[in-house]
Amino acid sequence: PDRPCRLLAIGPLPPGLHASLRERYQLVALWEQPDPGAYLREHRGRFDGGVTMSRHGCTDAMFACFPGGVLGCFGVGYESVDLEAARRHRVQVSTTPDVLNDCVADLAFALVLAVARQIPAADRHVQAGRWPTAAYPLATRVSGKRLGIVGLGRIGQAIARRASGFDMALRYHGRAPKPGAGLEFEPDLGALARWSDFLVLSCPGGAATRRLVSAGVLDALGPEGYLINISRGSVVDEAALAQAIAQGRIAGAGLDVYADEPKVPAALLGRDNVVTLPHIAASTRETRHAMERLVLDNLHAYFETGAVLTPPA
Ligand code: 8YV
Repeated sequence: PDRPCRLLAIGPLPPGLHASLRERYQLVALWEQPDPGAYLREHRGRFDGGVTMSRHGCTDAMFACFPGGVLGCFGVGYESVDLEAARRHRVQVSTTPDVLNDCVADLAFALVLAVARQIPAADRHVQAGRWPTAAYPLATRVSGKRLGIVGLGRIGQAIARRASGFDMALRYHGRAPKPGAGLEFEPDLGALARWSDFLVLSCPGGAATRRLVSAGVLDALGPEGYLINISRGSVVDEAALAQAIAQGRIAGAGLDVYADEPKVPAALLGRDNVVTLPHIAASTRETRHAMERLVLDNLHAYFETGAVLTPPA
């Protein structure tokens, strides 16, 4: 193009990505506008594309600013991006799949170990100087146990590979069986929860999975079962989870995501059997850098060839 493309940044971006985008494009920060709603109304059709993150999403009014253009989404989860509006405005959407699979699966497994072996609590025991006077209580074995995966996508499969290194028995639940997965499909989530020692959530967020993990599913997991969530907080009925934890109806939980981040229900805090992380599964320097690169590559590919590289799965 003879002029730099104009991009609308929907919300604050990682600083490295923001800087790289500004080198190549005319970038306008929507959130810095005094009245973002008015800005959107006044700038319909004035942009070539947009950039967002999973947590900011993209609405119809935003897509209307770059019809026939492109949206680069930093993140693999796109439940906050209105794909129906994207289609109406003929906007191609890209996300950042695959580059984060390993780090997210690593963190899922870190949560399995952290919560079952009580690593944060045992560390607090030593740090507080309690070891000389009190032995740390016994924890729960991980190797050889049963791990149920909800959502055997690319991240779920990376979790399965890690679990097989721990000699775990594996089953999975999802909308449909994955032919060739080599794992047993369980069509009933309650049955999977009943079978599982660890129930790991790695499915997408959005309407189709909202509060899939209900009080009933938690009771099926039962007092010996652990819930691990690295997908989206919306997949769990969080009030039911808080209650199940408070009443000891499940053994514990390892959580990286919550229904209303950064809020964490008080009932999930201050317990040795609940490990709460601040949505960091993809947050390694290496993975964040690869995600930034993929956002840039998608925008570049779109402006050069008319097609993004990694549209939503
Ligand atoms: C990001 C994520 O940190 O990829 C996703 O869907 O949840 C994380 O990798 C986050 O989305 C950035 O907004």
